[in-house]
Amino acid sequence: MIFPTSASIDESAAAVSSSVVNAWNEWDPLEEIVVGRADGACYDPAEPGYRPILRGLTQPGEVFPTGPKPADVIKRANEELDGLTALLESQGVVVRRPDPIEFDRSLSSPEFTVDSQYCSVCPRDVLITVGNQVIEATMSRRARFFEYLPYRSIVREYWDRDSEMIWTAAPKPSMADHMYRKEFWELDVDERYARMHDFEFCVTQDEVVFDAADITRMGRDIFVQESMTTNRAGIRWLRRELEPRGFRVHAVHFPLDLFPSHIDCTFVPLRPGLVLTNPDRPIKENEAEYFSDHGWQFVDAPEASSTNDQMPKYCQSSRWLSMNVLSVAPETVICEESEKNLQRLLEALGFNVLVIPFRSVYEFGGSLHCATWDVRRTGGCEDYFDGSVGIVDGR
Ligand code: DAV
Repeated sequence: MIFPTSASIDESAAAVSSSVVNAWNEWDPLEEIVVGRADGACYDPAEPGYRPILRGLTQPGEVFPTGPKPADVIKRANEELDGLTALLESQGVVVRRPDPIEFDRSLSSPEFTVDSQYCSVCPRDVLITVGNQVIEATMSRRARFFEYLPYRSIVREYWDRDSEMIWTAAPKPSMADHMYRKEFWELDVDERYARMHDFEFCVTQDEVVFDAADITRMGRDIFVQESMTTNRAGIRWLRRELEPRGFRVHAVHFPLDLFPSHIDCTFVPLRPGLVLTNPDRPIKENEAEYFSDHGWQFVDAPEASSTNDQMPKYCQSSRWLSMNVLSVAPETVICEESEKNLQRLLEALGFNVLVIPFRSVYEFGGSLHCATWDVRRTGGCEDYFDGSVGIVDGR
């Protein structure tokens, strides 16, 4: 198959091309992006949708810290986020940064209280650009309920500057106790393994729940992972929002990932026809066929530079942050400095690989893709799946 293909989608709303907000996939030439910042960040508090763990060697009785992160930890992360900003600017990309807010404030809603909030390092979790539309996710954790606020002035500015831009905030869930399945945290690994095909995690199906980072874009096709942070109701909401605009929205599943959260360390499209896949987390078979039937190839990420235990002590992500790369263009990818195996693979695949240190950012929730939200990429909506009717659900 030759990529890209242009099926007859010109009459659909998806063909609208916008001057400021315009991004249809993960790889087109990047023009404008938001890079997170670490100011005011707090440790992620334990709550019904989240149980932070300590990595590596721990002292007896040591517990996960709470409240603000130390100034030197924030400073090191900010230096790397500034480094990413400088690298992107050197590539001609316009970079925007969120407004600082006070995360060290407790929240109290009619349904819940939480001692602190989190941070604005990972805009990817909160916002997504789908064509000319910006969608603010519902979020799935109490400490992240208001995480759209640091980005609101930027979104509002885009809305003022771009009369084609559509600004959509998904319905906020209650985040009440009944939205979560407490028993999820009691299951041991063997039980989770036995139930992997149920795809039932720590959020129930009672409310619409999704984090934006469970979504990946490939032109007219939008793939959403069912996870600890996105439920089936969340995917249904996205489908009903986007399908009238000409998109196909697919639920995707990675049964061997027993703690799935965010698709961008699992299934990372690099250019038309090529997805970087996680060897520990293959996509469900019938979903894989949708790609192979349309000429796409999967290439497994090589072993990461560290084990899970060697990740920073307070980092909640796996070693597969190695594959959380950011595409600047279909042939240019930014990769973390220490991930030599992946750099070699990407070069062998014909990519120009830019490298940057980013490990101090890891404990703030992610790597290069997580810490960004792309707002504008050159290009329009293409159909990379030949006008298909979509994945045939084998469940
Ligand atoms: O593999 O731990 C991390 C995603 C972070 N936003 C993982 C997924």
